[in-house]
Amino acid sequence: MMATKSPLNPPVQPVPAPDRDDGGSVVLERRTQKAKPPKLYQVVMLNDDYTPMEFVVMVIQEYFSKDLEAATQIMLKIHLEGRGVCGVYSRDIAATKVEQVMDAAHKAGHPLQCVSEPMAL
Ligand code: TYC
Repeated sequence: MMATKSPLNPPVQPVPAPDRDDGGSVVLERRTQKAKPPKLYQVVMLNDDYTPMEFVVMVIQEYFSKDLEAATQIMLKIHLEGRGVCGVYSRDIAATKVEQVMDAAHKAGHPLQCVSEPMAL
């Protein structure tokens, strides 16, 4: 027997139309398509007893695009607190900054250390 409209057989809800993006293409699985924002990484510089303050200020200006005043404040914070954030970048850019700073320090004969740390989401 055919199931037709009757008080015992209410009509089923219509299936909602699939979501569409701006280009009009059908989004089949929204969950697998949702892009997460890329993780950000802090480039943290560490204090030591030997690297000259002027060198640290110069490195912060050169590789982290800070002016003399901002670079000096960051250097003093590192000197007083042991570490300080010089900038926040994508993973690859942060890794490159660490390489550049360590390379410049090594070539100048200073033990300056710098690390990249993922930021908490
Ligand atoms: N502590 C160093 C000094 O007294 C200066 C310094 C600052 C070194 C910051 C490293 O990341 C650093 N010469």
